[in-house]
Amino acid sequence: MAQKNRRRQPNIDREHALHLLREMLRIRRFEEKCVELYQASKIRGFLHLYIGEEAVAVGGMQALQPEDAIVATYREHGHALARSVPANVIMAEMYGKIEGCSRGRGGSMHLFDAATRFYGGNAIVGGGIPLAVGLALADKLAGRQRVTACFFGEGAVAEGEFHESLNLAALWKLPVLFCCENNLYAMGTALSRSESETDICLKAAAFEIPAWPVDGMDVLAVEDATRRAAIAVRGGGGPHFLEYRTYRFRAHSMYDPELYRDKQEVEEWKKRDPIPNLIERLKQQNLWQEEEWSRMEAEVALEIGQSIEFAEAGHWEPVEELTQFVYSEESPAKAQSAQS
Ligand SMILES: Cc1ncc(C[n+]2csc(CCOP(=O)(O)OP(=O)(O)O)c2C)c(N)n1
Ligand SMILES: [Mg+2]
Repeated sequence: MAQKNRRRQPNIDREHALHLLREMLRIRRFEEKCVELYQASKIRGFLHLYIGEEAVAVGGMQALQPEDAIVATYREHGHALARSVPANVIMAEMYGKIEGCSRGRGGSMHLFDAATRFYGGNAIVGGGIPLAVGLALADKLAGRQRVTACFFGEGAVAEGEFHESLNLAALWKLPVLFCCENNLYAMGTALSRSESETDICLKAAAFEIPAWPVDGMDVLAVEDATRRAAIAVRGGGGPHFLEYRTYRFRAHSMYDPELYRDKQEVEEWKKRDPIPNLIERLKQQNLWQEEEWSRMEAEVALEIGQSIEFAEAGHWEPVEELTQFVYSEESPAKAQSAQS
């Protein structure tokens, strides 16, 4: 019987798999360093780690094009790194330095980068979803064949704007890809304690949006599913919905005694860690060379070390400039009368 259920493993392209591995390692090591920097008070405010979930952002980004847009949550360091936002400007943002990707005004939860069409970094649960639908609506009205990929946690399905946004996206056939990262918990609340229907794909299906679950611990499965969905969206197929089943290995944020989940459960999920699992797949297909690992670690360490140097050398925004870009110096009405 067990034999019958065993999935056949497709052949892997070695170079591509190493790229995926390296990307996941960059995120893992970047965040581990962030923990140290947080403990040293170099990084302050909130810090939500993505460790354990790397396969979702890395696999997902492979399916997206440079012209596509990304919207993410406050747990978005991995998405920004995988989207090629430079580690330097991410780290400077974590430090709150003016050289950061959001001028140091956003910090960990508000990474933004226009060049890669990375629209945050949104701290409000579900807040990115209507933004994504708006971006997709703009593309549709302008006749552009672009995809907006919106990453959000399963906690967002309890928000009204999740339902309003999915409804409009389906009604207007908008080119948006909903990427739900179901890590089973919203802070300390298990999905089953907040939802009467815990099958998230059914919620999307209620809006007539094609939806399917994906093993979010398997980077290749994530890439494959996201590619299929992105192709459908880009081709005019309207919104699609993916539920990536994943798990965060660390606490919700830096202060969380994790009383809501069993240590045994965490250990079980760690056995599915996407990084060693990909290495194992490579080994099974005789595509792994042990020296690969130390080379990759060294490259990643160098990149992260340089990002810290960059952040350390950065500057604080002068206090007198803090209101710049926040409040308009003049009211729009005043500006208009000055022009006429
Ligand atoms: C509208 C809103 N309500 C409450 C919060 C507080 N809050 C921050 S994170 C979070 C849990 C969200 O969980 P989920 O969407 O599953 O994402 P995860 O943290 O698991 O990645 C909550 C309730 C918030 N930021 N915004
Ligand atoms: Mg969650």
